[in-house]
Amino acid sequence: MRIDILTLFPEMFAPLQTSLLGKAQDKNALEINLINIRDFSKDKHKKCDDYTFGGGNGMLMTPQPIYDAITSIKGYKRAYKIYMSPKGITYNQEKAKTLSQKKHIIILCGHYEGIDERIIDLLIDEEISIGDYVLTGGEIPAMAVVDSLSRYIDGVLGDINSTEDESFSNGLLEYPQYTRPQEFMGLKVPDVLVSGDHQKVDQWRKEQSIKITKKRRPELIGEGK
Ligand code: 4GY
Repeated sequence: MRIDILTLFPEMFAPLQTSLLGKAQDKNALEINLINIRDFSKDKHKKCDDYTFGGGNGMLMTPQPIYDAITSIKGYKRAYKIYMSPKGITYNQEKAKTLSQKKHIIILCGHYEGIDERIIDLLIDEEISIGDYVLTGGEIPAMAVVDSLSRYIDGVLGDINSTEDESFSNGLLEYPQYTRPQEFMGLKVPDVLVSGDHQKVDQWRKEQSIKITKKRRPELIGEGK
């Protein structure tokens, strides 16, 4: 899979070079390409923002550099083009899985007060929000999307199992987990987990998942809230 990310702040994406995502790129399981929108500005001072028609606070990203940046990408017409925005459809695990099946994704990150609407009309397939709060730009949301979808790409996680048990993958919140030592600060690991009885362990985990989901996210199992 190839992901092109368009931003005025490519230096914000250092985290994508670390940990599992860094390794996945080294193995060519995933290719992440950062594009600096400013490189495409035809303004003599490389300006990429301007005042909004109709007045109001703040600056908007101008369409020309964004348009030229997107259309410079080989295969941009067929790529799935996303704009990160609080106005978008709310992101979730199912969406992550769907996006992970695309061959080529382009993610546009807005900054300041956002972008000229005509870019969305001309080029964007979908606006996606990572939740009901407003950040200073789309860069952190873009990283959340890339990170979450990457877990479904072969060669990113150690074993395929790792996406199966977790919170949301089975529609439930995850059960509590423990590692050594067996006692820490006076708190013991539940006996069942050290019993060696795998059936009992599975049953306990399922019960714990249901219990925590009912308590914190009853709407996930079709109950009140
Ligand atoms: N929430 N989900 C989000 C965001 C910042 C103004 C456009 C979000 O996706 N993006 O808060 N983005 C805004 C700031 C310009 C991006």
